[in-house]
Amino acid sequence: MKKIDDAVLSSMHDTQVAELIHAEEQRQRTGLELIPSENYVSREVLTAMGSVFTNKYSEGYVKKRYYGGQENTDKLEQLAIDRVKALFDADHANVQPLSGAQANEAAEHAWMEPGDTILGMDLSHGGHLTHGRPGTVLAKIFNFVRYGMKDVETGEIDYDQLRALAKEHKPKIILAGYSSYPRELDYDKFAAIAEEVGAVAWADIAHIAGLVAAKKLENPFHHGFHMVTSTTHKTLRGPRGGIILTKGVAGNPLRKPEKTIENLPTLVDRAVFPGIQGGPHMHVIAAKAVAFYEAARPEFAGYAQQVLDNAQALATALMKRGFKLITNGTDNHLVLVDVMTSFGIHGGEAEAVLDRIGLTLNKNVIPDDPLPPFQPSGIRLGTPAITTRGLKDEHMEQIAAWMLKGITARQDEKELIRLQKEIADFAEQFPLPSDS
Ligand code: DSN
Repeated sequence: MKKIDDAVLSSMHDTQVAELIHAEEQRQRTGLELIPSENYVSREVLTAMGSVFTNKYSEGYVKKRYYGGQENTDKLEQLAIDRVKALFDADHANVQPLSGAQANEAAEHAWMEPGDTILGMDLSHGGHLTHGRPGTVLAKIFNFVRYGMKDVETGEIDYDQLRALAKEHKPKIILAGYSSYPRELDYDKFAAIAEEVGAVAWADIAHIAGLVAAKKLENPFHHGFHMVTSTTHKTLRGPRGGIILTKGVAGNPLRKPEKTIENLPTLVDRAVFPGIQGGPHMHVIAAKAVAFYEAARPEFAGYAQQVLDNAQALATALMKRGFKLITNGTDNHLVLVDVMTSFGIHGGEAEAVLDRIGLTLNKNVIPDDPLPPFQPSGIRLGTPAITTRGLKDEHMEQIAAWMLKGITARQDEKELIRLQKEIADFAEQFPLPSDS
């Protein structure tokens, strides 16, 4: 089987880095990647990311830069903007955020002043670090108030609590979004509550962007949302990076506008640059443009549907084997398992033993977890990356069976070695997309 960049790597003088790239490529090839926020990019995305655009400084925006030599970067950034707007039905796009965390940070700074309140999802119920984890810079600047699930058996959000909190705290922003929540949100309810209290409705779709782009999950803009942020490297299958999308048209980013909802796109642009970032990474914007092109292709819709079908099949296969799933299933690409209740082990132990046999996933807190984040009660896994490798519904039984065998045999080194070989033999039948 062809290896990534064999010719390039073997000609590298820096053999230490070349060897590590080889080793990582081998790890990715011989294991099954189940971390729900990871994916495998195409050869074209890799090529764009490794291009000469990395040499260019382009502080500013299209046709409003602080450096010369922008005839190609301007066209490139505009192409990425046009493609992502079409993909998500947005009026305005900022494609410069270096990652999802920076996109969220800029979104918060665009609309809020220090001390302002934002209503976000409880972190142990699925919210993200940038949604106000204590100790982060954002949590020091803004006042985060949290809503959660009404019932962790179904995953239903407590919309009565959300409305009561919104009326009590009068937040500037209501944030719908998550990094470890396996159900769909009712965006209409969020938008209605935001309107009632005069807040901006913001959705962080970092995990599900590819499923939204493929029209398999709801698009928050179709339900009255003002702003959407995302990463580009999860289900969207692009390079590591972020985006901020808004309704409305931007004005001149060089002039400070009034804080009105009409000016939100301009406020967002100014919050990204010069607010929190300097020069954009144009090589990554090139790769984002390629990923947006790929996500608009008909075959991407088939991929997104298979991600969902695989997640359903995986959830069913795990539950059949005694894995206790938070919310008892999934509507999206991820499942959250309470391994403490299921097997009496904490998530760190499960992560380590499964990693040992070539099943990569991550430990994760469960709602109102009594255990600490580094040794939580749960693990989180999902199907975006294995679906890119070509795995289908029928393979999910096998993965669930390996997970059970790995956890059961966690003290049996001989059996773990056998399982690792079995999984590697299986995984190598499915090429990486960058092989072609
Ligand atoms: N670290 C990402 C995840 O794994 O969900 C979120 O930023």
